[in-house]
Amino acid sequence: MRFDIITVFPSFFECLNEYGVIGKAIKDSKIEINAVNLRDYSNNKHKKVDDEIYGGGPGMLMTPEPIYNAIQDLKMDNSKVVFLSPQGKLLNQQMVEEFSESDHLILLCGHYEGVDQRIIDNFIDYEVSIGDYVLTGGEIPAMAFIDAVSRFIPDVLGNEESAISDSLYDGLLKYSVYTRPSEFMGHKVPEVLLSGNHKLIEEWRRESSLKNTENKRPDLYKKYSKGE
Ligand code: 4HQ
Repeated sequence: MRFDIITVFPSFFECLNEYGVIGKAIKDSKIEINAVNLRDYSNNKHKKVDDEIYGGGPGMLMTPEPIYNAIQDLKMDNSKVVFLSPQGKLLNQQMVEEFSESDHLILLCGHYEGVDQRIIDNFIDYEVSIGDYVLTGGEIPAMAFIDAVSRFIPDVLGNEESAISDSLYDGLLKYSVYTRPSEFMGHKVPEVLLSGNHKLIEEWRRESSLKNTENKRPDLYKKYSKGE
């Protein structure tokens, strides 16, 4: 899978090469990440990529031309163009899995007050939000998106970090987990987990998963119970 990122801060993405699971996925050529500088696509002599908003109001907007140029330059037959924005569809695990089947994703990171609506209406395939809060730019959302999607690409996670046992894989939160010591500050690990009885452990984990979801995320629990 290839990710191209259109941003005014391309160096922001360099850290992905250096850390953990994503760094290794890049080294192993499971994913390829290429951040391009939007300013390189500006025909303006000052490399300007923003302008005032028609109708007035505070702040600046990203102009359509450099973004259009960048998308045209990067786009291939099988590309999907994603704009990270608080107005987008709220990203969830199901969407993440669907995006992980793509060959090529182009991520547009907004800045200032956002981008000209004509770009969103005509040249973007998916508008995606990572949560109902406002950030200063789309770079952190793009990184969160890349991280979550990459976990679902074959061989990116080792088997010790199987995506299948994770929270949200089947719409439920994960069961509670424990490690040594078996007693800590007087608090004991649930007896059954030390029993070696795999059938009972499976049952306990299923219960724990349902309980965690019901207590912490009643919204997910309701959906799950309804079979959605
Ligand atoms: N921003 N989910 C504003 C976000 C955001 C989010 C990105 C800030 C776009 C213009 N993106 N820029 N939440 O807050 O994706």
